[in-house]
Amino acid sequence: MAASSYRFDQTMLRSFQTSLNNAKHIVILTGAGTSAESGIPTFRGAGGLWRKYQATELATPEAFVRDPSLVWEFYHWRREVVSRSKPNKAHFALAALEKRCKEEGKKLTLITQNIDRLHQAAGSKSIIELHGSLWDVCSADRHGYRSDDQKPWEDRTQPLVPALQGQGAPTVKHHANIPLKNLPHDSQGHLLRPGVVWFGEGLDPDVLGEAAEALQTCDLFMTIGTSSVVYPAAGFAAQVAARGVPLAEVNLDTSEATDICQYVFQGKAGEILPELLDVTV
Ligand code: BV8
Repeated sequence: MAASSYRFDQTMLRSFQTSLNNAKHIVILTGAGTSAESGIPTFRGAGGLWRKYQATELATPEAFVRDPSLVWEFYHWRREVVSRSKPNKAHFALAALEKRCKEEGKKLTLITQNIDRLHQAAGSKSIIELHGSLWDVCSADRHGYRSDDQKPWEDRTQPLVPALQGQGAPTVKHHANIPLKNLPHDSQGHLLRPGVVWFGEGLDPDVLGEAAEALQTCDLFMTIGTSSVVYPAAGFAAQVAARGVPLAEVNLDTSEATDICQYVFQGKAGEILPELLDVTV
C-alpha cells in the first residue's frame, strides 16, 4: 500500500494500532471534515459561509419560518454540491475497517453528524445518522419544527420543484424570493422542509437511543473531522472517556475533544486513515 504523505509519530501509530486490534466494539464519530476532501464545505472553516450567512444561521426552524425560500435555496445548493460529490479515501477507509471488523467478529458503529450520505455511498453499513439526511424532506409545523407525527422520508428529485432550478448559488447578491406556493409541498398541500435536525431541535429519540447504547458498550472511540462543538455529539468523547475507554482523534486542527484523546493524528482524514487503520482503499 502506498505510504501516505502524512508523517506519523511511529510510537503513537503502533500504540494506537495495538488498541485497534484489541478492541471488540469500536465507535467512530464523524463530522464535516470527513467529507471535506470530497469537496463539501465544512461548517466552521473558510467554506462555512453561504452568501453572507453562516450555515448555522440558516439551519434553524426560525430561519425557515422567516424566509422559507432562502432556506430552500441553501439546501437546494447543498443537494446540488453533494449530488456531484464522491466519497473520498476517508469514507472508503472506514467502510474497509467495518468489513474487516465483521470478518473478525468485532463490532463497529459509525455515528455521523453529516447529512451527505457519503459513508453509505462508500459501503459503510452500520451507521447512525444523528442529524438526518440532506435527501430527506418532512412536513413543518407553523413554527418550522419537524412534525412529531411522521418521520422524514427520502426524495432525491433534483430540483425538488421547478422554482428551485438554477437557484442557490453562493455568490449571487439577490435571493430568489420564491413564492410560498412554488416551494416544496406534500400531496395534501403542507409546506415541506429539509428532513434534517436543525439547531434548537431535539434529535430523534430512537437515534439517540442507538447512539447511547453504542457509547455505553464500546472499548475504543474515534472522533474524525469534527470541531466537537455541536451537542449532543460534542459530549460523546467525554462520556466514553469517563469509562476509561481510549480515545483517538483524526482532525485537521485541534478541536474541543483533542485534550482528552490519548491518540491525536493531526492532518487530513483521507491521507491519514488508510495507513492508520491499515486498510487498502
Ligand atoms: C439538541 C444538520 C436539545 C443541519 C446540524 C449544550 C451545550 C451547548 C449548546 C447546546 C447544548 N445542547 C443543545 C445545544 C444547542 C445546539 C448546539 O450544540 N449548538 C452549538 C453550536 C453550541 N445543539 C442543538 O441544537 C442540537 N439539538 O441538542 O436538542 C433539545 C432537546 C429538546 C428540545 C429542544 C432542543 C441539534 C444540533 C444539530 C444541528 N444540525 N446539522 C445541516 O447540516 O444543515 S449540526 C452541523 O454541525 C452539521 O451536522 C455538522 O456536522 C455539525 C458539527 O459540525 P462539524 O461536523 O464538527 O463541522 P465543523 O465545520 O464545525 O468542523 C469540521 C472539522 O473538520 C474542523 O475541526 C476541521 O479542522 C476539520 N477538518 C476539515 N477538513 C478536514 C478536517 N479533518 C480531517 N480531514 C480533513 N480533510
